[in-house]
Amino acid sequence: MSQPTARYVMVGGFLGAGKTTSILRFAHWLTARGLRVGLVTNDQGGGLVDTALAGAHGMPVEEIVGGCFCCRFTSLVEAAETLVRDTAPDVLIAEPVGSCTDLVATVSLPLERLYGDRFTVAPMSVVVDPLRAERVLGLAAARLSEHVSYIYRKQLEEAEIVVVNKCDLVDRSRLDRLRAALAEVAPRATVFECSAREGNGLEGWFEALLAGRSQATPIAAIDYDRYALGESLLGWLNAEVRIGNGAGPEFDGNQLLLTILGAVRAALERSGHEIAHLKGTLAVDGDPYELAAANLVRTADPPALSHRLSDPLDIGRLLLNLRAEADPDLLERSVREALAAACGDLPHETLHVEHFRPGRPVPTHRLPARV
Ligand SMILES: Nc1nc2c(ncn2[C@@H]2O[C@H](COP(=O)(O)OP(=O)(O)OP(=O)(O)O)[C@@H](O)[C@H]2O)c(=O)[nH]1
Ligand SMILES: [Mg+2]
Repeated sequence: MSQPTARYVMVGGFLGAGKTTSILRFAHWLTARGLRVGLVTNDQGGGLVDTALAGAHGMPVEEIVGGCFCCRFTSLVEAAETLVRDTAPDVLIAEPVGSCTDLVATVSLPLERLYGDRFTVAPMSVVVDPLRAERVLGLAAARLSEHVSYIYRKQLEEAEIVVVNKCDLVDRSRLDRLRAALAEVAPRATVFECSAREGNGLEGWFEALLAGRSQATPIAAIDYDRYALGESLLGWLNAEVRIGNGAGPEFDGNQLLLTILGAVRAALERSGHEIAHLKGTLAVDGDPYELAAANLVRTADPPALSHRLSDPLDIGRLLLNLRAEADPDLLERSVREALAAACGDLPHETLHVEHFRPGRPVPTHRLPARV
C-alpha cells in the first residue's frame, strides 16, 4: 500500500525576517484544523534557539546542524522521513538558514524529482522584514555590505510567495513603496502582508501554502563566488551556557536574558558592526516548555522578549545564536564579556561555544531547470 504524501513547505528569507515566528503561527493554525505538523530547523552550527522554541510550542521537530539544507540534502530527507515515521505529519515545515539562497534548484526540485512519491512541494515563500528590505532595495541607507545584499536579492528572485512581515512597524505609504521595489526583483511572486507577531494577515498566505504546488523556476543566474563571499562576511556564534547552580539565590531569568543580549548589542554598537540577528532562550533545565526568549534584528534596536518565564529560577540553560557582519573572534569576545558583566556573582559555565564564518555552499544536487 502506498504511503500518503506529506506536504513540504519551505519558509525562507533573510536572518531575522520572522520565519520561525510565522512557522509557529502556521503550525498552530494547522493543528487547530486537525492537521498533523512536523518542523525541520537548520543551522550552520549546533545549539539552535529555533529548535528550543519549536519544542516550547509542543511541536515535533528535527534539526539539521552543521550545514544548510542544500549542502545536507540527504540529512534533510532523513529528517523528513524520521518525522513521517514518528508523527505521520500532513505538513512538514522547513526553515532554511537565513543566509541561504538557490533553494529551488538545490532543494525543491531535487525533492520533487527524487522523492516526489513521498513529498508534495508547496510554493516557496520568502519572508521579508520591511525595514531590512528598504535598506537592501535602496529605499533607505544600506547597513549590510553589497555581497550580503546580493544573497538577499537572490532570495527574493526565487520566491513564489513574498511575505512582507512586521507590517505593524511601517505605515501604508512605506509598504506601497516597498511593494513597488519588490515587484522589480520578484515580478512573478504573490505578495502577502502580515504581522506574524500580532497574528494579523496570515490566513491568505497559509491557505496558499496548502492549496498549490510549487511551480518555482530556479534562479536564472547565480554567482557562487559572490554568494560564498557574502556568507563569509557574516560572523556566526552559537553558545550554550549553564547559569546558576541550583543551590544559590533565585534570579529573574527574563531580566537576565535581556541584560545579556543588551550587553552584546552594546559591544557591537561600540565596535560599529551590524547585527543581523541576535536571539537567545533561557530555559528551566529539564522543562522544554518553560523558557524566556528574546531577540533583536538590528544593532540599533534594544532586545525584546517574545516568551517569558513565569517564575524566578536558580538554574537555567542559556542558548545564544548571534549572526552579525563582524569577525567571529570579536563576537566570541563580546559574548564572553557580556556574560561576565550580566551574570556578576551568579555562577555561569559555558557548555558549548562555536564561532565561525559559514563555509562556501556546495550543494548535494543542483537542478538548474524544471523539466
Ligand atoms: N514587530 C514585529 N516583530 C516581529 C514580527 N514577526 C517576528 N518578529 C520579531 O522578529 C525577530 C526575529 O523573528 P524570528 O521569527 O526569530 O526570525 P527568523 O527569520 O526565524 O530568524 P533566523 O532564524 O535567525 O533567520 C523576533 O524578535 C520576533 O519577535 C512581526 O510581525 N512584527
Ligand atoms: Mg528562525
